[in-house]
Amino acid sequence: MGFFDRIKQGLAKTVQILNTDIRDLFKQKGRLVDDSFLDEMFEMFVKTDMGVAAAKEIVAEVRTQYRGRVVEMHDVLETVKTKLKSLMAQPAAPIRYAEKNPTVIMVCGVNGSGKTTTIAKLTSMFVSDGKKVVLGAADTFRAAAVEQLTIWAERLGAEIVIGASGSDPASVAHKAVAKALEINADICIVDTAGRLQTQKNLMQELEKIRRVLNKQIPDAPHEVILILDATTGQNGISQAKYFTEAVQCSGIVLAKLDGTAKGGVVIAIRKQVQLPVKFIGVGESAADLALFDPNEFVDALFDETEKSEEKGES
Ligand SMILES: Nc1nc2c(ncn2[C@@H]2O[C@H](COP(=O)(O)OP(=O)(O)O)[C@@H](O)[C@H]2O)c(=O)[nH]1
Ligand SMILES: [Mg+2]
Repeated sequence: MGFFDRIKQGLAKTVQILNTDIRDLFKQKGRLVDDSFLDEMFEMFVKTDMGVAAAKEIVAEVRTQYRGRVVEMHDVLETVKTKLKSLMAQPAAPIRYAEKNPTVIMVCGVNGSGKTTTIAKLTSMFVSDGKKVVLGAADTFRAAAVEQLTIWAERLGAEIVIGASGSDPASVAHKAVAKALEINADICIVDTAGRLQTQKNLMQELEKIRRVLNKQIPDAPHEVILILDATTGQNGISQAKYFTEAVQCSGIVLAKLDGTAKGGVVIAIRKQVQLPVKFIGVGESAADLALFDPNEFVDALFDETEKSEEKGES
C-alpha cells in the first residue's frame, strides 16, 4: 500500500463522516450558496473537531467566493481544500539529526497518549534506514512500561537501557545516552512516564531529564517530541502549551488518528500551537507512522468524495 493510501486508511473514520456530510450538503443538484448552505457547511466542519475558528475561516472564504451563486461540489471543494492547506501549512519538519552521533530524542506526553508505541514506530523507521538505535526506558514507575519497551526493542533490533524499578528517570536517560555513545549508535530515544500537564512535580522531573541530557551532550536533546492522542481532541492544545513551557518541545506526533472520526483536530492543533506536527500515528503496529504533510493530509480527507463525484454517484 502506498503512503497516501495508508494515510487515507488511517483517516478512514474521518473521511467517511466528512464524505457523507458533503454528499448531504450537495444532495440538491446545483446548490445555491445561501446562509443555510453556509450554516450547514459550518456545522459539518465543526464536527471534525477542527475548531470553530478554522471552520469560520473556511466558511468565510466560501461565502466570499460563491455567495448567491449556484455551485458545483467540485468547485467548492477546491476552495475548501486550498484554504485548509493554507491553515495547516508549516515549514518542513524532518527529524533534526545531531552533527555527531547520537541524535537524542526525548518523548513526552500524558498517560496512554501513545508514547511507547510511537517510539516503536520511530525505531522501526530508523532501523530500516540502517541506523543503530538505543532506547532508554525512563518510565520507571511501572514495570509493565519497561516490559513493553523491551519487547519492542527485541522485536525491532534496538538496544535497550533500563533502570531499577522506581529509580531516577534522569539517571536512566543518562545511562541510555552513555550506552549510545559507547556503541556509536545513531539514535537514542528516551521514553518517559506519562504525566498530566498540570502535575508540577512531574513536569519538573521532565525538566530534569532534559537538563541532564543537555549536560551530557551540549545540543541534546535534539528533539523533544510531544505525543498527543487525537481521540482526546481539543485538550491536546492545553497539553502542548504546558509541555512546551516545561521542556521546549520541538514537535508533535499526533497518535491514534485512525481511532477517531474527528481527524480535523490536526487543523486545530496546527492553528493554535506553534509546533510542527512531525508525524501522525494511524494504527498500533510499528509500521503505522506517516510523515505529516498538510497537502497529502487534505487530499486524503477529500479523496473519497472526489472519486464518487467522478463516477457520478452524488
Ligand atoms: N489505534 C491506534 N492505537 C494506538 C496508536 N498509538 C498507540 N495506540 C494504542 O494506545 C495505547 C497506549 O499506547 P502506549 O504507547 O502504551 O501509550 P503511553 O502510555 O503514552 O506509552 C496502546 O493500546 C496502543 O496500542 C495509534 O496510532 N493508533
Ligand atoms: Mg509508555
